[in-house]
Amino acid sequence: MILLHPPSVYDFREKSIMFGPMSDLVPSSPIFEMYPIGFLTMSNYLQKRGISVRIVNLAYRMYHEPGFDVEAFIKKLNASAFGIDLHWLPHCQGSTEIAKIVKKCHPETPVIFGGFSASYFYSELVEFEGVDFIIRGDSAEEPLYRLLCVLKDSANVPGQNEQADNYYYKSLSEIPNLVYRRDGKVYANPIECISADLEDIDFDYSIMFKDVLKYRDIRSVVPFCDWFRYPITTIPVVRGCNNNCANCGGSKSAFKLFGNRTKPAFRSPEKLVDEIAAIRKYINSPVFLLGDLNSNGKDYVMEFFKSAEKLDKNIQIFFEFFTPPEKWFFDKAATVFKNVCYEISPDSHDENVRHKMGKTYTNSQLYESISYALSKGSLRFDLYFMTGLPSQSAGSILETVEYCRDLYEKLGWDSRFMPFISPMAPFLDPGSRIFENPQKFGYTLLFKDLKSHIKAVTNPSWKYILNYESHSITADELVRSTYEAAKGLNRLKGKAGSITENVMLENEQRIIRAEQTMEKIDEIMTISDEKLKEQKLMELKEDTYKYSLSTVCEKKELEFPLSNRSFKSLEIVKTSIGIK
Ligand code: B12
Ligand code: SF4
Repeated sequence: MILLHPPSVYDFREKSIMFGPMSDLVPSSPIFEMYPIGFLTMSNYLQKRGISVRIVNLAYRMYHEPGFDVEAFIKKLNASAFGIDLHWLPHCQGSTEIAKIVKKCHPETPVIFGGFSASYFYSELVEFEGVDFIIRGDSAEEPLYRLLCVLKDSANVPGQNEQADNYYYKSLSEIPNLVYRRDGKVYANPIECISADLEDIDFDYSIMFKDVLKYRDIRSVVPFCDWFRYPITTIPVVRGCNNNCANCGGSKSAFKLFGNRTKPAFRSPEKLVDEIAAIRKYINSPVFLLGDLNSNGKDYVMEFFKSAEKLDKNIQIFFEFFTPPEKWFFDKAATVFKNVCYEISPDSHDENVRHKMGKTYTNSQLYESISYALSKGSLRFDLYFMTGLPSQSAGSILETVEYCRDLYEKLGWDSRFMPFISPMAPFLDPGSRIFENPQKFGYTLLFKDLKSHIKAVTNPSWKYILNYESHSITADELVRSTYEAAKGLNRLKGKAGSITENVMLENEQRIIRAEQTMEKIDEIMTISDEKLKEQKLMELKEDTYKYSLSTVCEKKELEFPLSNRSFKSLEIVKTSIGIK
């Protein structure tokens, strides 16, 4: 099986699109070259059961090698099945274009889609050219394995005779979560495979190194562009979520909608610790725990810390919180780890806006947590804010900067405090409470189906890509105030020494240039001659590319503050050639 990760927009190299700051707060570039971490769990699951899997990060290859010929590359691949992720909705155009190419090059080979957005839009997606199967839900490992077993069996190839056909389709009908077609009719099997404890799921990164040696192709498994310089590794704590943030397509209600999941599955603390230890064998890199340990209760957290005592104390570890934890958490973390960073997303400084997002904690709880964590020696505390939120006006966005100034003031301008802001972009997540009920939250959804999103994602700037209109702010105000607030936070970080003066000045310049580029695009959009419009947009290509990278902040600001990271080459080689 070959798993392909597409860029968000397939022909991004030929287009001029001002993606803006939509990817500034994640490690990826705007083409979202990071593949779902589920690629690793699926690979591990299948390999353990005797099916070889190769991960090919097409997005990364296309981004890094301007001459990389996708079609020629795909033509040379040989697999029993191809898997393509449509996990994040921004990949809607890229994934469906790649499916067409795979089908053109390998008409007989099945193409399987999966991921959150594929699950949500399954009934529309299954009608697309090149899409043979979709596996719905968040637990694709077992259904995928069962599907591949059916496909591998040559006696099963449909179209030989009626008996074989019946057997083949009966086998398909028994695979949970699977969507398939028979004689033009779509069948969607119920989503019954919903992993409850994730005991069979492994985040074994060594599979990447084995792939490198097996296929002599290091570039295809790289998780994101700068990974060699900054090889951060992530380990999810949970599948599903206890919370219901209004904008989130991975919230409790969204999981129910696209994946039939009614409660989250937390991984065992021992397993989390074992996986951190396993990563440390190959890479001396920061580890990011995805999901808040606290949301499974104090006993769970204490179990984690108890197991973690066996880890190297110097490990660089990131914890994220959904609500500000109490003091005991920081006390405990400080005894087990020496190098800890924390992050939380209050979304807005305005408690009313935050409340509408589904978060009930107060600013004073937030401040208590931050100041205590810093007093216990944490290396960083990051705060993530967003723009475009329910009932949030342009004025409120700018007030966030004032709130952060006050916080800095109260924290004695501690440089370890780092606030960030970015827009809710490019899309409101499908399945989120706002997406399902926009009017209630004060939005108009500009489009709802997959085809319209595919069209929108290639629009000339992020202002025209957004799938929503907030009744509290116009798109123009949203763009202006987002960049304005980013400038404000940048200056605060410069003043506190959270970033150097040079970085601050460079950031400010980039933001100004980004604003100018957005204005130029707006002017071009008024041209009625389509050919001239296209030509003018293409003239801006260099700028749209340059000012969609590290605008609201410098990407390196997201990184762990220490720099001792390295690959342990000997261990990697030993694993790759099978010596334990
Ligand atoms: C961790 C996380 C991240 C990490 C990414 C880690 C990674 N490499 O996967 C970071 C922080 C980098 C991130 C970034 C983004 N994220 Co995010 N992320 C999450 C989060 C919190 C957990 C996801 C997770 O760990 N899943 C567990 C792993 C094991 O499973 P998995 O990767 O989902 O894969 C399983 C299935 O999805 C499926 N599957 C996936 N791909 C495929 C392919 C095939 C062929 C098959 C068969 C199955 C399949 O099978 C897998 C195994 O069962 C969710 C929220 C949530 N509660 O789930 C949001 C979420 C997935 N992210 C979301 C978004 C929007 C983004 C961004 C676009 C945000 C932005 N504008 O920058 C970026 C895109 C990054 C990129 N591509 O470069 C939305 C997606 C909504 C949507 N439908 O589009 C979510 C739901 C919520 C949110 N808003 O954050 N994210
Ligand atoms: S944004 Fe909210 S609902 Fe979504 S994964 Fe995070 S805590 Fe859960």
